[in-house]
Amino acid sequence: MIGKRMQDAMNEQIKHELESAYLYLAMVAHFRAESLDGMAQWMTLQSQEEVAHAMRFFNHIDERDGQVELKALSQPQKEWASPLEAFQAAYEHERFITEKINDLVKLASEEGDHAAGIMLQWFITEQVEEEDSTKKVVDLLERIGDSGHGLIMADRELGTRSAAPAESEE
Ligand code: OFO
Repeated sequence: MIGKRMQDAMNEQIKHELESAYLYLAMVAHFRAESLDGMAQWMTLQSQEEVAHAMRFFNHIDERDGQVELKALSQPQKEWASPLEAFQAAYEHERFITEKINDLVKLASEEGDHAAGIMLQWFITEQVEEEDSTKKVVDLLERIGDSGHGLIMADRELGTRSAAPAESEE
């Protein structure tokens, strides 16, 4: 059975992951409105991954006879001044999520909760990938600067992203 402290912290993490999904969905709407369909597609997959992340915590609590509690989500930002600003916000958000995962790992260690510790290992690796993938787009958009042609090419490239195997299997 899961302990109360870990249960509460994981319920909080479900909220963080769903807020990630919500934020990226807001970016989908923004990019579609700007006719940047490739970036919208990239963010659609990102948003879907976040729901799958939330479900990993949801299932973990449930499987250990805990109580899942869904909390209210905060409203995400609606517009960004440029694609670069949006991806910078996504990168900053991923760094925030990494901190939250690290806090959960610390809690698992304090509580001697080995089941949570093992489950959280997947997220440690995932957060390295999440920070890397958003930072790479930030770097690309910084290089492109104000070039309209470069932006069209970047949009096309980002539209080729496919779902991560772990997520598409779920
Ligand atoms: Fe769930 O990894 Fe991004 O936020």
